[in-house]
Amino acid sequence: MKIDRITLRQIRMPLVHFFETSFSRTYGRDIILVQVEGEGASGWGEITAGENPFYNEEWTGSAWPIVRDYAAPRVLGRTLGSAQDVFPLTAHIRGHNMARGGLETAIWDLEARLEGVPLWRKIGGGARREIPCGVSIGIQDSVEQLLEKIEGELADGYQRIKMKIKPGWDVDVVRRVRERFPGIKLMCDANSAYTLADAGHLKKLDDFYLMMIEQPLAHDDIIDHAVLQARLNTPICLDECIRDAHHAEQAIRLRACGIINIKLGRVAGFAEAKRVHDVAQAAGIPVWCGGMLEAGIGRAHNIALATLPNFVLPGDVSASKRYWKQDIIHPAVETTPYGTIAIRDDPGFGYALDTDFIAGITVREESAG
Ligand code: OSB
Ligand code: MG
Repeated sequence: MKIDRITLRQIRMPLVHFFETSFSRTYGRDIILVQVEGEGASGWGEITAGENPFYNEEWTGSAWPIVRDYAAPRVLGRTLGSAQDVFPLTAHIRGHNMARGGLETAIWDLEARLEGVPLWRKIGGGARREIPCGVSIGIQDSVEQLLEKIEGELADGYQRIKMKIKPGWDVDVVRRVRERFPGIKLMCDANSAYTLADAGHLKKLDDFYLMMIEQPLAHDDIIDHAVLQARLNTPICLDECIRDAHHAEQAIRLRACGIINIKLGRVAGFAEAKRVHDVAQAAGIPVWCGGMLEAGIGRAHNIALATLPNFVLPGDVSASKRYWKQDIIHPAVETTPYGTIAIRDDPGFGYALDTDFIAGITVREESAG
C-alpha cells in the first residue's frame, strides 16, 4: 500500500450543548481531519486533540504542524506492508499521540477499504454486533439541570451515566444524583482535579456505590493513584495516565486502577490501543472506549475499537445528535432504544462522508504529495 497524498482539514463545529470538565468549558470544536490517498482510494482519520492543551499537552494548533512536518513525511511516498507499520514509523516523536493517531487511524481505514472489509474486522474486532453505550455529562450550572439531563439520557436508553466532578462539584452533587437515581450504573470523572491531600474527601464517594472514579489525580502520576486506590473501595479507572501499553502494565502491577479507559488518540492509534487492550485483558482488567467529543469519523473509529473482546463496559461513545446538529457522516451515529450502537458492515469505518458539508465548515486545508 503506497501513500500518495495526505490532506489536513481543520473543521469548526459548534456543540449542541456546552461541555464542562474540571479543566474548561467548551462551546465548539476545532477538529483536524486527516485524509490519506493511495492505490486509488482514500482513508480518513480524526485528530482528537482539544482546542487547548488542558486535557493533555496537545491541542489543534500543535497537532497540525506535528502531522504536517513530522508524522506525514514518514509515510508519504512510502510503500507500507500494512497499517501496522505506521506506529513504529512515527514512534520517534515524543508525545503528541493524538496527532500521530489521526494519521495512523486514517491508514487503517484506507487499508480496510482497499481490502473491502469493515474496519472492525481489520483490527481484529467483531466480538459483538452492538456496543454498549454510556454518556458523559459535563458540569452544569445547577444540580437541577444535571438531574434533568440524566433523566433525558436514561429515557433515551443509555446504560450508564458518567458525571464530571471537580472540587466544589463533587460529593454533595453525587449524593443528590444517587438519591434521585438509586438504581443506575453511575460513575464520575475528575480529569486530574485532585491530589492525595484530598484522599479523605474522595473516600466519601465510596458511599455511593459508583462503578468507578475516573482519573482523580494528576494526568501523569500512576504512583499516587496506587496510593489512593489502596484507600478506596471504589475502583479507580485511569484515563490520562495511560498513554501506552507499558503504562497499562505499570498501573496494573502497582494496583493503581481496576479499570482502564482506552482512547485511540491518547495512545496514538489502533496498534497501541490493541496492545493496551491485550495487557488489560491478560490481567483481568476490563476496559471501555472513551470519547473526546468526536465528529463522525472519530466516533466511527471508536465504534470499531469497542468491538474488541475486552471492551465489556459501556463506553463514552454515544449518538451524534448529542453533540452535533449535523454530523460529517451519513447516516449519523444512532443508538438503539436500549442504549447500544449496532456496527455496520460497509468497508472501512462504515459510514459515508458528507464531503460537501465538510467543505462548508473547513477553515484551513493543506495537502502534501
Ligand atoms: O476525560 O473522558 C474525558 C471530553 C473531553 C476531554 C476529556 C474527556 C471527555 C469526555 C467526553 O468525558 C466523552 C464524550 O462524550 O466524547
Ligand atoms: Mg476521562
